[in-house]
This record gives sequence, C-alpha cells and structure tokens, in this order.
Amino acid sequence: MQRRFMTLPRHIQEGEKLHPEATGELSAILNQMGLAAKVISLEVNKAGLVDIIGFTGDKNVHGEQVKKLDMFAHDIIIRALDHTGHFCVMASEEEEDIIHIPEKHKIGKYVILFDPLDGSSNIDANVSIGTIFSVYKRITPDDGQPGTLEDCLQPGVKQVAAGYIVYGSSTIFVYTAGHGVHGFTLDPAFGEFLLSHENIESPPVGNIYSLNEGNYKYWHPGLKKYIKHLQAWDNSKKPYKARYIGSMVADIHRNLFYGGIFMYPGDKRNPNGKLRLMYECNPMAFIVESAGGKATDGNGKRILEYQPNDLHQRVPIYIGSKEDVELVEKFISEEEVVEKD
Ligand code: AHM
Ligand code: MG
Repeated sequence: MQRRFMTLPRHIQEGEKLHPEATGELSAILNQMGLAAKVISLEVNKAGLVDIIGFTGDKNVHGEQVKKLDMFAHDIIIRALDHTGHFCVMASEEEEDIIHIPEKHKIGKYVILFDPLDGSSNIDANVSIGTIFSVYKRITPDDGQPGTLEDCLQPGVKQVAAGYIVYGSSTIFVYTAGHGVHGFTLDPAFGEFLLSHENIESPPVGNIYSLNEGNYKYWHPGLKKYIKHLQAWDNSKKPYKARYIGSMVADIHRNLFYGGIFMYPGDKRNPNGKLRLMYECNPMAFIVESAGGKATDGNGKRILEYQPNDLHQRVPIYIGSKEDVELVEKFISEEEVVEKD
C-alpha cells in the first residue's frame, strides 16, 4: 500500500535528502521533465485520432523529415524548463544550435540536452517511441550570464542526471541521478508516475541481440562473426533471440530487464553509425552503466569518455549486459578488416 504512493516527485525528494548540500534544483528539473513527459504522453496516445501526425514538410539538422509530434515534444520540453531559473543553456536534437534561455528568465547553473521524441519514424505504426534527456552542471562561471556551446559539449561522465521516457503499452519514466536507476509507470487514471521498478539492475548477460541486420553487408567482419556466433545452436542459451524495434529507447529498455545487447555500429557507409552522442548515446550509456551494464564504441572506448566536438555528432554504440558487450568487443578486436569490394 505504502509503495502505491511512491510518486516520482516524492522519490526524487527522498533521493535529495541523501544529499544535505542539495539545493533542490536537480529535483525540480526532474519533476519538470516528469510534467513534460505527461503532456507528451497524452499527445502520443491520441496521435492516431487527431490531425497531429503527418509531415510538416521541414527537415531537421540531420536532413531527416520532421513530423509534427517531434516538434510538439520539443516545444513542450522547452516550455516546461526555460522559465525555471535552473538552466543556462539547452540543446535539442531537433535544433541545430544551442537554445538560449529567454532574457526575461533567470539564468541558472544547469545544462540540459534532449531528444524530444526518438524513433519517430515509428509513430504512424503505433510502435513505441521515447524521450531522452541528459543534465550537466555548467562549466562556464555561474555568474548569471547565458551558457555557451562549451557548456553543452561535455563528456558523458560529467552528467549529473539522465533519463528516458518510453511511450509504449504504458508510459514509463526511468531516471538516474547517480544513485541507482528507477522506473515509474504513469497511472493514466490519476496522472501520476508511480514507482514500479526500483533499483533496476542490468542482467550481467542476456540472450537477446538487437541491431539493424539489413546493414550486414557493410559491417566489420568481427561483428559479422559475432552475430553468427550468437545464432549458432548450443546446449545453453544459444541461439540468441533477435529483437529490433528500431526505437532505441524501447530496445534498450527491454534489454535492461531481460538482458542482452543493443548495437548501432559504425559500418563501411557510416563509420560513426547513426545515433547521436549527446542526445541518445550519453544519457542511455549513463543509465545502463548505473544499472551495472556497459556501453562502448565497440573498440574498447567507453561512450561516456568521448570528448564531444559537435552538438550533433554520431558515435557507434554497443550497449547492454556487460558480458555481451565485452564479447562483441573481443570478436571485433580479433578480426582483421580485409578490404574487398
Ligand atoms: P531518430 O532520432 O531520427 O528517431 O532516429 C533514431 C532511431 C533510434 O531510435 C533507432 O535505434 C534507430 O534510429 C533506428 O535506425 P535504423 O532505422 O537505421 O535501424
Ligand atoms: Mg533520436
């Protein structure tokens, strides 16, 4: 009974009590993200009913077609956060440059980067999509002046909090502020996120692999060999199950519970893969590592240790259960690339 009333705001507040030095600002930020998530969730749920889906005709900075719901989510997050006085600068996957705090609002000491609606090509088919966010402390002086690009381009190890919201069969808000990973399910009856998954721990090894196999031809030979290895039958847990939704948040969320690995590798055509370091890979890596998993670029480098040089840069990612990530890295490091065609 007690547990039923562990709402997201209460949980955040109780986490804050562990830090006597805390000012409450980080809690307020997480609460506002919870509010934005509820509004976006509502809109996602009625996407098939109202004239909100369909293309706007615009392309985002990556040259992709932008759907209305992406921009809706982008606007909602900005509106939920820009007036709070906690931020000096923000950045969104849907906007090329950094987002300044309007002059009329107080400038604070935090920085937030977000992907308002990831996997949005899935919207029309009613497939799960998600919001991802990442919070840092500013590195320029906290003097009430606006933040800069430098404040946004921090390595993932500097994150003070990160979270994602998956809009699936239910809406789940998962966050870490460095003390475990916790999940909250939105109760649609009274509009609150309730604690449903406390201290999520990534299984050390799984039996699911998740990547776009359509790109097989272009992969590193070590990755090809690894996938064939997972598909080979043995008496234990192989062959692995192939599960690919094509929505990073949903794929990683599933693997976090069941165990397994999600990959978006670099390949011959796209050496840096597809996913963005700042909006997608860093926050998910922080969450998965905080749950005991692992996230690397496949070549032994932690995602969280990348020093970013561009807001929208891409990075190859191998993320999930620790032993699964270590095994794919072993295959990649042992196999030489022989240039044919
Ligand atoms: P988006 O930011 O344009 O929505 O793209 C990111 C999504 C990820 O959620 C997903 O893992 C990936 O793109 C799927 O890409 P692909 O269709 O190449 O497999
Ligand atoms: Mg995205």
